[in-house]
Amino acid sequence: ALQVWMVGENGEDLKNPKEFLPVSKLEEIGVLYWHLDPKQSESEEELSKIRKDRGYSYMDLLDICPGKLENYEEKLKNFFREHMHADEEIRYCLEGGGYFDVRNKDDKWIRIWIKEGDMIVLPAGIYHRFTLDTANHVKLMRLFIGEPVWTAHNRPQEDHPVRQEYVKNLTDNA
Ligand code: KMT
Ligand code: NI
Repeated sequence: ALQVWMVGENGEDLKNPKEFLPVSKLEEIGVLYWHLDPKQSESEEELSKIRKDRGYSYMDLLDICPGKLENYEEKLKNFFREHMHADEEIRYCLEGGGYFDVRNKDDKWIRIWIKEGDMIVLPAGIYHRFTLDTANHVKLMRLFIGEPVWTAHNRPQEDHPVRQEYVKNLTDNA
């Protein structure tokens, strides 16, 4: 199962040993999760179904590891800067792993350890960041509804209408 736990501002573990949180902690903040098996052909159908149901027409692949990605250092630095997007962020892990940190309702970081087969959707307006795990490699499928817009809006964005909508939904569902 997906491993989810709290980390500090710099991504450091707060408890030793780690205390894992239930995946319901992600549902509460609008994060969606599926597990597929990229090596099994049945998963292709499951992926097609998710793409069709949610309108994920666009797809590309991103290989993140030192040497393979242009401006690797710069990109990783930006990925780990707290930001939001005006659209969902949809990522399917094909190889390797990494950490997606998302802010919970108390504005604390929840770390999601994504590994092969994990697919997550971060809702539009959620503050998040990303970093590699110790294996230093991840191959991600990026999905998007229509023409992709990857613009990252760094925190603070409290005046952004998409952020305001996200916050409103959080409190309405509380
Ligand atoms: C982004 O917007 O691309 C991120 O948050 C980084 C995760 S996917 C490399
Ligand atoms: Ni992002």
